[in-house]
Amino acid sequence: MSFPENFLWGGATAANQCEGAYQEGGRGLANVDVCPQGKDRFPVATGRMKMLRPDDGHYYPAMEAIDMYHHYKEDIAMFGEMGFKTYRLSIAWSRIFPKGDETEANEEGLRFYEDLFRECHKYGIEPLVTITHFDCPIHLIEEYGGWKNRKLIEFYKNLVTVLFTRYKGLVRYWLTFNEINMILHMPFMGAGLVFEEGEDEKQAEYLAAHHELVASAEATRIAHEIDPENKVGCMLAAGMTYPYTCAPEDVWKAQQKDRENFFFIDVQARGYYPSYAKKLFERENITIDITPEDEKVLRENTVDFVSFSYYSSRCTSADESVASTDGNVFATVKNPYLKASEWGWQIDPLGLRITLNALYDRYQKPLFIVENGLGAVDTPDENGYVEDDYRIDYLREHIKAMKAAVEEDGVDLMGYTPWGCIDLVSASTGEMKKRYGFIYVDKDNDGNGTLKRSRKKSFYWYKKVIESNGEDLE
Ligand code: BGP
Repeated sequence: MSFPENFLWGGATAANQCEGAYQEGGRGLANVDVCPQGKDRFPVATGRMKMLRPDDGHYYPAMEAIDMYHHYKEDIAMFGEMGFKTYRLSIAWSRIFPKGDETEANEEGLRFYEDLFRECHKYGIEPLVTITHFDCPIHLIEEYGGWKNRKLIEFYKNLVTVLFTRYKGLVRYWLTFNEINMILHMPFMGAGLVFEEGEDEKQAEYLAAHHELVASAEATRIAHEIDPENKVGCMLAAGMTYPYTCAPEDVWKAQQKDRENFFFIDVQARGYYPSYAKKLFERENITIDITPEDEKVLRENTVDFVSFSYYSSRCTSADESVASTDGNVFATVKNPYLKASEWGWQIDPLGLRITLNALYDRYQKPLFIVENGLGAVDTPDENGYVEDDYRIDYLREHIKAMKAAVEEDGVDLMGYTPWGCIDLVSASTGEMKKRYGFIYVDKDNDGNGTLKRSRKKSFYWYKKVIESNGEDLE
């Protein structure tokens, strides 16, 4: 058997992409609620277009999403039917602290997640909880400027203290920030940043990054203090960067690109700022007040494991005229050896093995693949059944690559939670039609549909995969 017996098979979602009910249960408004679908989504998500309240001219898909807030029992029952050992979900910060800076938590929000975790345990499903998956209460953005303000560390500490205390014994696996490197690519989503005209964006992003990194280390410390059984991980939007050619300039550029991402995990997994980052700050006049207390907390509270999302490898060239394509938010050079999804994301299963090895070599910590999958258009029959062989093929090849990394390369891998195990709103585009799920949800891009859930072909396939602990992939 190649996967350990306790391997955590499951699936992943995020609150803002599935819960909906954005005004129920005392929940406060968050940045993720005001990211519209359509051409303004990217300007808003990157902090270049200020939108802190919804307006009539836009459609905001997170407000209802797939209404998991009211369907979670049914959804978790279906995860249980597939045999999930774990379910990765995120907490909506503004359900727990509607404004973010209160001292008293919102009991209704706390109860919602408590019930949800208990529901998971009914089926032997271990929750894997992302504390923040792109969300930040709007009040913290309006009043404090989001994560570029040091005060956010304190508010985050309050949040995690409440979570670790309340859910002690119910949750053991935690991730501090989803795709922490997204701060550099979607700063409004990643850190609640909205830029003023002429503002030094890099300065603001790295300052916000420092605060998130310290907050993450504080969370790790508090998690271990409250319950030594807690395991805390960091989370990277991963995918190695290949040089377009063997020209040393291309290889050098690929290394630089990878460091942009590794930077975050270097701090979270090793406990200190890498020297190349310090040089970058000097060169670019980025000033960050890193206090001796910050250094201490970073050094003493490295993560227990490294988790990551993997959709594709990346590619780069020193020659700017080489054609690019879309990737997971990061534009990348088109790799002529790879096919791509309908959204232009290149498909590279061997790239997953390469990424697993690179991360394991670099950090020597257990790894966890907490996102992977194919966003595709599905055409259901009248019963909502989808013959999604394309999705099965994608996942099969990635599981094979993962298996080779474990079996042949000796990578220590804790689990696998494919993204969007139930169809949900796309983070990058806000669409419903970019589907990842094993479970189809009847809802379209304009918000129409019954929200009815149905099993796709991949549902039955994945059930077998889990049952056989990854041996039966046919
Ligand atoms: C990651 C995010 C997810 C998710 C996924 C797929 O970046 O962590 O929230 O949505 O990518 O991306 P998309 O939804 O844009 O297809």
